[in-house]
Amino acid sequence: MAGVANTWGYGAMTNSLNDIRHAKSMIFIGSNATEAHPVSMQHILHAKEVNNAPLIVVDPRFTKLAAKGTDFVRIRPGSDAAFIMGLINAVITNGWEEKEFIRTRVSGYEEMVEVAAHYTPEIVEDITGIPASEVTRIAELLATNRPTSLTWCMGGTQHSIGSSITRAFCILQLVLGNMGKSGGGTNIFRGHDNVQGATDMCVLADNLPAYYGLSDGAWKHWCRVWDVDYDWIVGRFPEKEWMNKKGFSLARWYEGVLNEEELETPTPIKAMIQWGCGSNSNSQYNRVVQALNKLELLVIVDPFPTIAAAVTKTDNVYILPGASQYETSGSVTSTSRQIQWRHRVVDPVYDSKDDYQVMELLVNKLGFADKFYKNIKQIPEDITLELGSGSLTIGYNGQTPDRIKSHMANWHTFDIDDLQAKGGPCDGDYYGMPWPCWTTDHPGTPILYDISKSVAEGGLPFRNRFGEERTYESSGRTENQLAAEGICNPGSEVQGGYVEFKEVVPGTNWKTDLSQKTIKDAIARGMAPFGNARARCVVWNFPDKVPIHREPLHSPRPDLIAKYPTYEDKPNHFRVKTRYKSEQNPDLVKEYPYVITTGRMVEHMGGGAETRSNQYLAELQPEMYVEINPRLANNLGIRKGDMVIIESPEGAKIKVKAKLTPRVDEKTIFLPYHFAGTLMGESYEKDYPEGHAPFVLGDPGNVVTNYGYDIITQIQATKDGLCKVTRA
Ligand SMILES: Nc1nc2c(c(=O)[nH]1)N[C@H]1C(S)=C(S)[C@@H](COP(=O)(O)OP(=O)(O)OC[C@H]3O[C@@H](n4cnc5c(=O)[nH]c(N)nc54)[C@H](O)[C@@H]3O)O[C@H]1N2
Ligand SMILES: Nc1nc2c(c(=O)[nH]1)N[C@H]1C(S)=C(S)[C@@H](COP(=O)(O)OP(=O)(O)OC[C@H]3O[C@@H](n4cnc5c(=O)[nH]c(N)nc54)[C@H](O)[C@@H]3O)O[C@H]1N2
Ligand SMILES: [Mo]
Repeated sequence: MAGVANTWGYGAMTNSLNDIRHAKSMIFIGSNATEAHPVSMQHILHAKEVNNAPLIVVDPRFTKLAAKGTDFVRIRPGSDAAFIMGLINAVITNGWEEKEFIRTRVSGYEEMVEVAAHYTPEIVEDITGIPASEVTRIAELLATNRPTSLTWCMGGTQHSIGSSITRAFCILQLVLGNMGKSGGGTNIFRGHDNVQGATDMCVLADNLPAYYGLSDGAWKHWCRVWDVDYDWIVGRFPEKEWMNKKGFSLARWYEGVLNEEELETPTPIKAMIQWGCGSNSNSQYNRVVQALNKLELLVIVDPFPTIAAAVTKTDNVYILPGASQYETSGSVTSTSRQIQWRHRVVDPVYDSKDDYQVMELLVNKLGFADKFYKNIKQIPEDITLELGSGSLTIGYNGQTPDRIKSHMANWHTFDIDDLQAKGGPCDGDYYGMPWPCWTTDHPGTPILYDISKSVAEGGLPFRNRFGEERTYESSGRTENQLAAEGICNPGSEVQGGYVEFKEVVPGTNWKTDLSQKTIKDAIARGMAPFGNARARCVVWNFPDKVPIHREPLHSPRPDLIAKYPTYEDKPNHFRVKTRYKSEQNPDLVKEYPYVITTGRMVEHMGGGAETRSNQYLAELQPEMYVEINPRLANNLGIRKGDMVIIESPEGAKIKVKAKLTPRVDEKTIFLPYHFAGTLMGESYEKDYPEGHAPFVLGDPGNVVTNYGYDIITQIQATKDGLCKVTRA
């Protein structure tokens, strides 16, 4: 259950890892799959070898994935939106767009085309460093090898414009007509084994479970599911208005402790539970350490003490020894939206307790067990049942514990190519019943938005979520948001677009009708409960309605800051002011000339508390390092193995070993972020509980990752910053 307390990426795969086998081309942007998702490689290489599919890798670094690829595109960190808008423009100017798909299933297209037109191959070359001819060549490669499977990971999201970048990826796939098709789709490889599940169940600061928004109606829905009195829930808040406000995001919780001037909330954070959180995963780590030391109470629930326990010098830290995933059981949701049952392998060892037991002790002590466990008699089966009965929005209602366990027991009956069981007790189901799985007879939805199958058989149109009609600000044009006539799943009673289902049971809609009659009614009529609409290219409630490039807050290009400036500062962004314009200083590059980016290695996980405590992994990767291009190293007088100092614009410093490699270019350095336990020569080894220091200690990369957060999600911008590099 690692990752219980955080979900940094967002989105869901429209297809599945297995479905990549059907791709005719693949593009990986900001994905380090050979290190971070090695199991996916069997499907990626299958498409490459068996279908002869080009494998295009877009990354500032020549990764191991790039080494397996057919085409490597080296991109300047933080410039992905310009590249993708450039690909879209190249596709359109050459007439390669999928016209019928766009006419019938896409909205806001004309308004988007106008914005994309700016990104000519030459302009893209200037912003991204990718030669203009390469932009056109890659566009042609995608256009002539359809469908393309597009994958993005953290290299696409952890930027101040991450939400625009990810939207650009989706628009590219719409323009090429690659959505709702086997071998196509947007395939965001998610983080921890259960990050998709954790996001779905809302370990988020701006949603209720299953993406029900922060509203009275949504709270009332969940109160009905939990069978608790709504007024009792209201009474948990100091004032009712706080119920519907976003909380702090994990990226900046420490501002709630340290930064009282810039807070919207009148109540600073005094206590903190870090439940499965590494802490050195937070950027601005020096400030995190300050905040940890100012808390009145810190509780850590983890199989390992984590660095948070060592750096917090106050005596109000409680470490509750959590059990690992092998010592617990329950449902988890994979990156492919598949639900699986995790069976306990051994009972919790020594004094440790699994997360359910820790939660139960806490809830009992706090005195609301009668409400918390009203529907829960058998743990964990009843938890899966309760959350499924309420999570109608994303269709978690059909995956009962019995069905999930049966899928696990009959694994061998599912086809590796299309994930469907061919015979046996699960006949016809898709493995793990990928959500939405609308009813207990539904097979699951292996590919989102696929209108070639009936909804009852796992097909799906685009969701009608944003009204029936829209007038665009930029053009004044009004457009119907529903799918065109004749566009629907086979067997649909309405032959074309339709709105979401409501009032089947008076006073409810498909999301709030707990009897699920509305959902069953829709499926029986061959329709999707959530309507049949167009996918939109214009998001009218975002600051950039169509994705555009904006320079990273800390950019090496003053000329581009002038042309593509960042946003105005944003007050009250997840309860705290967030600096954009006031942080973007064109002179910064003079003193901090190198771009810093960060990421993962296969041997270590997240903050590294687990893997750095494992002898064998420690032996494979025993040291924190920085990747530096040999030319840059020579220019700076740094030799292989020298210790170097990396300094951030805020003056934070780390001391790490130089690893010379042409994998990075001369302007960019790369840090893995898995280390902690030392800082600038000082060791925290003695501050761990006795015998609990990891085998490997090192300076945390997140001490020097820069300030910067996405304008919508507030994900931390750990992939584009500036730094100074000197020999120690
Ligand atoms: N072994 C291992 N596996 C893991 C994890 C782990 O810690 N260890 N963590 C898991 C988690 S939580 C997650 S979220 C996933 C993350 O999986 P990934 O996102 O694939 O992993 P990262 O190494 O963070 O970064 C991805 C790539 O982005 C590139 N990059 C950096 N800046 C940019 C940019 O501006 N543009 C582009 N196009 N690329 C850029 C980096 O060079 C890197 O190769 O991995 C999961 N799997
Ligand atoms: N610079 C930089 N920073 C980053 C990123 C980056 O790319 N660059 N990536 C970000 C991303 S995408 C993520 S997801 C975060 C990850 O950040 P974290 O979630 O902090 O990373 P992990 O080390 O995976 O943390 C999980 C903790 O859970 C504990 N744990 C494992 N199993 C269990 C269990 O069953 N129960 C409990 N209670 N605990 C358990 C582990 O011991 C570990 O201490 O890091 C983010 N930070
Ligand atoms: Mo993640």
